[in-house]
Amino acid sequence: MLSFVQNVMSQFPRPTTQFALVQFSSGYRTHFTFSEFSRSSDPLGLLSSVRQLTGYTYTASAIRFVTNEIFSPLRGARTDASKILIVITDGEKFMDPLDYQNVIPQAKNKGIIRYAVGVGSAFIKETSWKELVAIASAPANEHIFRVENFDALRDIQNKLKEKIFAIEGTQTGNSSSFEFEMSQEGFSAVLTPDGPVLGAVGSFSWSGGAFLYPTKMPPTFINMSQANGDMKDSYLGYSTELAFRKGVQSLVLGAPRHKHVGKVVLFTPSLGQWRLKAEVTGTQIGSYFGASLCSVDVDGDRNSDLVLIGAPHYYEQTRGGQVSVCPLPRGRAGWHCEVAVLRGVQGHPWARFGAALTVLGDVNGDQLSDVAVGAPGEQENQGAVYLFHGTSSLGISPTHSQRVAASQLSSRLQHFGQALSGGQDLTGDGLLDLAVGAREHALLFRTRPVLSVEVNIRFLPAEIPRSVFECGEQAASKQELSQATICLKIFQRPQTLNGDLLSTVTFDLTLDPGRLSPRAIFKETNTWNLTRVQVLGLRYHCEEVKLLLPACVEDAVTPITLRLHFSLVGNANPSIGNLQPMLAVDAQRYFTASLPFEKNCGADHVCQDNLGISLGFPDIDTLLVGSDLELAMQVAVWNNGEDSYGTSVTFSYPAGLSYRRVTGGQVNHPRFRSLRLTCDSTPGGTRGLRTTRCSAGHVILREGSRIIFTVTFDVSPKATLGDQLLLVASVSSENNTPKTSNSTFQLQLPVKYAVYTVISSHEQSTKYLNFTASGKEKSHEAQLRFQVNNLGHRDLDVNISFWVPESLAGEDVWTGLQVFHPQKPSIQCTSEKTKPTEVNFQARMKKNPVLDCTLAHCQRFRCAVPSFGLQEELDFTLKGNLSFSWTRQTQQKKVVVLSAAEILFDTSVYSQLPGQEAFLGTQVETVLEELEVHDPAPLVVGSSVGGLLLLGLITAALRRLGFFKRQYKEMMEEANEQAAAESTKSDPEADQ
Ligand SMILES: [Ca+2]
Ligand SMILES: [Ca+2]
Ligand SMILES: [Ca+2]
Ligand SMILES: [Ca+2]
Repeated sequence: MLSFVQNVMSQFPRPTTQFALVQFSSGYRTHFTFSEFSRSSDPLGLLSSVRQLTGYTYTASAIRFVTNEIFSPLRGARTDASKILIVITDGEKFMDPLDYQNVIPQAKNKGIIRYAVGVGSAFIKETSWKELVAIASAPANEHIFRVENFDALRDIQNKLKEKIFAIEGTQTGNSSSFEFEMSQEGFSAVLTPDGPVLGAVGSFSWSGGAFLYPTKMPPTFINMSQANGDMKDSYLGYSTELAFRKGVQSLVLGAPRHKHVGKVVLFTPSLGQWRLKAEVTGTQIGSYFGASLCSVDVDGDRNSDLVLIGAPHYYEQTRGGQVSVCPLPRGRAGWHCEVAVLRGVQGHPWARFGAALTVLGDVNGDQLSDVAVGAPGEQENQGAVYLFHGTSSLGISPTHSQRVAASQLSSRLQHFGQALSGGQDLTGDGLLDLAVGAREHALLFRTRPVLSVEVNIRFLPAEIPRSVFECGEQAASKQELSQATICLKIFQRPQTLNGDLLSTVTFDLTLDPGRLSPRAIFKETNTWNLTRVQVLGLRYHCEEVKLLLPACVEDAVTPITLRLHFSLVGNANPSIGNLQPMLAVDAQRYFTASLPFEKNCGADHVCQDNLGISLGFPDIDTLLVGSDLELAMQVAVWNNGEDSYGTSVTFSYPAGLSYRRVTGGQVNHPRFRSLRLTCDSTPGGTRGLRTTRCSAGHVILREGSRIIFTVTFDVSPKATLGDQLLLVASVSSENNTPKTSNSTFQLQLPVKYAVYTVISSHEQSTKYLNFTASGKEKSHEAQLRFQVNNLGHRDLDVNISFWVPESLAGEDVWTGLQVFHPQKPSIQCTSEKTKPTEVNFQARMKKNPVLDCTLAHCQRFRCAVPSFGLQEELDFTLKGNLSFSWTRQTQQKKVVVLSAAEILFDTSVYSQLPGQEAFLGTQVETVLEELEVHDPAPLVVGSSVGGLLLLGLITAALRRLGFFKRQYKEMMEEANEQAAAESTKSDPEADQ
């Protein structure tokens, strides 16, 4: 037990830590007081007289005794020192007349931090644990220790030591003995409501700290305890700053060398002590994060919003130094600086941007505080100062608004921006100033008064009368439209000056800006532009301009726009040292006002139009798809009611059609005969319908107006539209008058589809047969072949018919006929017989020996092709026997049998392309000829004589041309040479 006390005492150096020791049982014995401890030359020797007391355990009474008697200045207790009571007990309170609730509040009031150490098995019970909790400060687990026996006390002495260090912030006796000897107090300074705070960076071996000097009180040393990590060489107090939130001040101290990356800590007062509330560390080694600090109340509500933390040695390749924008930590949340970083311009790696920081106050007139940052190393240590504006989100804009380089001011300046002081009016002119430190120089910068402007534009009359803009047959020129009054008020923001501030104001007025041809002009200039310049003070001022309408306007719907571009140049003001006021950077410079046209809508000012529409197809009565590639529709729209605004027509039509163009817009207006209409199509409407909307733009459809125009659609040759085309058109307007039956029109048009098919007879059809009159051969096999092509754009449902003569006056012509169609099994053919229409075939055939179905009984084949595919080719072959004997009835040696083929289709659905009817039918002629049988010999002889005679004639001709003379000689020579060559060639073979 005693060795525990001895160890604890030796852990803490004198004189910063003082001890007193009291032993208790039923009574108490003071072994030594704080005065005796501090006076003693051998403090540990004071323990030698301690003997253990016996009796009851009056723990509560003992605590009251120590609280009142020992922690007393009379006994050497220092009022400003932290007070720590360590109660070591081996049993529960017993027979004590006092309770803990009688004594602990007193100890609490005196700020005594209490540790309870329970020794022995007694403290395993819950009741005895509660007793330790009653003694110890909260939280209990931080202030209570339990050990098995006195020997085990040594296990807790290190823990206890750390906790006490955390309170005391002192160093152990083993480390360096430097305390305040090298503290460099005053390295930084800030004035607090309680008194000045001076940074003492060198205290405790450069751990650092700061002294607060309250009035009429001894100074307080504020630093970080060793429990927060090794602070050695941190330079805490290198910078000091004060922040306020809800009336509570916080002290912000920078420690730029903490663990080489730097740290900033924030202390708040609590129970008469400065306690660590938050801390934030730097990110780059050697950056000197925390070398400069600046707390900013951006919105001026007396609560600091953020702290700027400079890291002037932060290294980037192109710029050196940066400033972190760190919103003050709220509640228990940690302190973070990820919001924004301020940087200087590129090209200055040794700029030391952030070496100095200051609040400027609001210099740009937006009521938000602005800041300045020094970069004394820029341009080889000439230096520069940057201005950054506060933002409405209580931050700082990361883009600087101004950079003042020393080189702009004087070539002699060095380290310009090493020190900054802003936020005050040093010249007494009501305007904030900024003091900038440079080597051997201090410079004072003044801010200019910032002006704002409010603008109001009125028209009289407030709308353009109809009598002015409605053009009759003879339009009057240059009618007076209205008078515009432009009023403005210039004021200082914020208002800090009493006198007037003059500035030269330029008004640039434009009518209908952005319009190709503005509708109105200024009377003064005869154009749509007008510029006036005035010297104005801080007061209300109005300008008046007259507007004219030079010609008839087509667009009397969109109001006429008047735009003001406002610019201001401040005049030098002698009362503020010739400073020129300026317009706020964010001030509005463009203002617009609208002058509407009067509407012609009766006394109720509600425009009720009464629109009607009708449609017609002037050119056609049936649409032939595949032939008609365009469909023109005439549209008539009229208005029988009050003025109609934004009138438009919407067409809906099937997808096989597509909008092509609109033409010929005509209106019965005295001034505008022709009308430009624009149409927009909506692709893929509902239920396969398409819509197109056409409008006349800004033209007002007056009462009694009538517009006629033509809308043309493309018709796809592949379109399938059924048998009727339905077109629906409706007219509407922005008046939103309820629709009437006249405002919608439906039009139907019959639809047919173009057929483009060709039937032709094939080469392989039997064209010619002969026979002998002897009649050995009664008939011969023969065939008729046809080819059918679908060259159109769609599948067809057609019939192919063939007519073939079958008999003449009871004698067979064609027999055993069959139809073959190899490609399509789906084709069904039927046959029927037809009768001749003319009885006297002999007379007819004498004139013209052709047997067709008007003379013969015929067989008609009808083949149904339900789906004749596009670009398909079908072959039909009719095979049978053609008899000869019937020809005798005709008394002709040579007769023609005529067969026919034809394509037939439903003409209510299909229509042949005009002029192509010939392709729908064809005929095949089969010639039958009776041959005379002759003796073949005379023919052969006749042929031979004829042949010899011909040869003789040719020979005679060639001789006359000298052919034989020349050619024969050459031929003979060639023949000889060849014969000689062959004989030499054959010699070697002979040798073998
Ligand atoms: Ca604020
Ligand atoms: Ca501002
Ligand atoms: Ca000033
Ligand atoms: Ca009306």
